[in-house]
Amino acid sequence: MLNRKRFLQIASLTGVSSVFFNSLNGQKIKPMLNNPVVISTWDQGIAANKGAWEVLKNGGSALDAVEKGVMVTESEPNCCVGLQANPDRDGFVTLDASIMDHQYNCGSVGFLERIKHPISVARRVMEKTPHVMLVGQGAQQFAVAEGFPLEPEVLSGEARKAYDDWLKNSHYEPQINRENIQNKGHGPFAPAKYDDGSWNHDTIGMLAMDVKGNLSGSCTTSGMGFKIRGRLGDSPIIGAGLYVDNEVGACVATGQGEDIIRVAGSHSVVEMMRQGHNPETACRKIIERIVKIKGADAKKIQVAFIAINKQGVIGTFAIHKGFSYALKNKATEKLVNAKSIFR
Ligand code: SD4
Repeated sequence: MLNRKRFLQIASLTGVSSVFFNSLNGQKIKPMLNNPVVISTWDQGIAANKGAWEVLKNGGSALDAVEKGVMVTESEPNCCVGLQANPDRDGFVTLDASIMDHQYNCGSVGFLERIKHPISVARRVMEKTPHVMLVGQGAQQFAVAEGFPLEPEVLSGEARKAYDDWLKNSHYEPQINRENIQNKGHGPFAPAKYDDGSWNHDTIGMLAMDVKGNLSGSCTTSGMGFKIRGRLGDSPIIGAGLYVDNEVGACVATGQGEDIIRVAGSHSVVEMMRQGHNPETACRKIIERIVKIKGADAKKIQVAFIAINKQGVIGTFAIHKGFSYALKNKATEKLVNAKSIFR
């Protein structure tokens, strides 16, 4: 049993004392002694978590971990996030990303073209400008000024094929649609791509707690395939796609961005945790709110949240089955299926 004196000895070695002395609604928060830990959305989270773990296992910060982690996915030639992903309906890949640390510092980029690592540009916005968000040409100009190379404007082979197929009908409909969810699956147990060439998701969100008990989060996406040019989803919007409050917990979202934005999804989940709900219940309550707002149309969309509280308790919830998140800590590395409203 860990008595107070012994805990204070450990705390002075590991730096978790600030966690112990934080309080939430007047309650003392117990320390999480099996951190560090990293969680991220979808099956590609397994590889991304490995990247984050290289930082966390050596005592690195959660902020460095969530940047390095999702960079793995942004670089993955066979994945649906980053420059190799599906383009907008005019044939251009446009990227959104956000990052937030344990001190309410945050940065994001939207509608960014020809830059391989939007997450790192988002971090530069956070660290090197007085702003939170840069978009479009201005974001690209900033990235180039910061030394990020401009990549060639070419679609990957898979994206080219998917776009050419889409052009046959040019029918604009979010990719995360009912047919895909119910007939083709959605998530790690579905194929990474459907038979028609469309991806089953296009985002990675990651949350980490480091050895000091500090939280950070990141989110990076190509947005929805064949979207109207200029469309931004939830991912670059702090409070919608991502929110971190180091006193309470953190949340990141995936799924139909428009419906995540209208409930300020990730911030709302964190506020539920502040009110004392555990992470799974907090996620479920905001998913239920979206389902209520959407009515019958809720069956046509997918939204999922993953969340972690200050004690390191992790939770998730989705509208439809098929969503899972990847978890890595000292003891384990696995995919965990989310509970959902519709089964
Ligand atoms: C968006 N939330 O741009 C993203 C899409 C997503 O898996 O999460 N896809 O709306």
